[in-house]
Amino acid sequence: MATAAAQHTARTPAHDARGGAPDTDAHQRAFDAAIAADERIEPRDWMPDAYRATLIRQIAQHAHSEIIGMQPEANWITRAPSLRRKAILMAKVQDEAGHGLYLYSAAETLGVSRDELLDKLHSGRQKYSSIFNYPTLTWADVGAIGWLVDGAAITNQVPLCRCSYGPYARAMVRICKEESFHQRQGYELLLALSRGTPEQHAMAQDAVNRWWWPSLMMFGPPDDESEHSAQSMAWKIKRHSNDELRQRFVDICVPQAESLGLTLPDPDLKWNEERGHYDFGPIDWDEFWQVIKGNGPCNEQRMAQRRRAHDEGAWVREAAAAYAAKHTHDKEARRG
Ligand code: BYC
Repeated sequence: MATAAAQHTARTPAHDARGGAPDTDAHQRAFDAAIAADERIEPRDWMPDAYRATLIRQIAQHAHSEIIGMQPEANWITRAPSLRRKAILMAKVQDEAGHGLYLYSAAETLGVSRDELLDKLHSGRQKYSSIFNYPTLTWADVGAIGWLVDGAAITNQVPLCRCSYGPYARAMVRICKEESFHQRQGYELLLALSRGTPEQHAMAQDAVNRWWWPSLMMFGPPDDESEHSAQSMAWKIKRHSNDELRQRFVDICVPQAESLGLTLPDPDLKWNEERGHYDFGPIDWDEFWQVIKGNGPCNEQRMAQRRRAHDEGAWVREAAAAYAAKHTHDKEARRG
């Protein structure tokens, strides 16, 4: 792989041979060669406008999902059944806020501001993951989210560590490590319930029944309806298609469900010797598109809570900005 300095020169030929206007064809060729060679694109490299726009769309929606995703689980912090469970859950919810911060920072390297992105979320112009529009009805839902939702997130996000855009790929490395702890805490919580009283076992089963299908929808529409997949895969932003990752997730979950002593709510789930994968039943895509359009069980509640939190946090942002300005002013005064 070329050094950062060499890459920068190759990909940012400022002028053509006659010293005229920037040569976009040369830029495009350098960009295509970098993608073909599996090199990383960095913020100061030239990139096609559509590549930049796709990254902003995906990273922003990913960031929004992380911070909206804090809500369903935060709902249980005050009612966690023990101090240990409460401490774990608080740490997990805080991690999600941190993931949002890494991702907004990665998006900002592409020339957008965090304010702009939050405005798009609050006005409904950018999406967040469908999964967070479902309610957390019982304590077992905290376990089901950890096991299934974080499990689906890891399956989707590990390949993003090899995404062609450097800042996104690097943010994903740390996020995946934390998601792995989240997934294990969910599994361990469900295992405790599954091995508990008959009522606890039933509560765990009910949570898995409700979260299974929405978790499969997290991977996005089927490949033949996925508007962006082909281009994003050609640019090596996405490394696998939505259906490939969904299948990988199903194959991982079936033996884990067996170890948990819980069943997955799909009568068509069956090992297919020929394919070397589990077959599974049809997904209700009408439900998916309805949730995305804003008609899921909790869309309104989630957005109202997000806007309220943003408004109530205005004084914190103002205080932080005033403190930063004072700090800069004092530093300059000391320099004389
Ligand atoms: N929900 O062409 P497609 C977490 C949209 S947070 C909503 O396949 P693409 C966690 C899609 O955006 C995990 N919308 O799109 C946090 C597009 O609409 P736009 C979040 C969806 O981008 C807290 C349209 O449908 N993970 O783990 O090629 C607590 C057509 O789709 C969904 C990420 O964000 C959906 N499920 O592929 C616990 C991962 N699926 O943008 C846990 C990063 C699709 O044209 N993102 N859409 O308006 C990705 O990997 C890809 O963006 C996706 C979609 C696979 C999600």
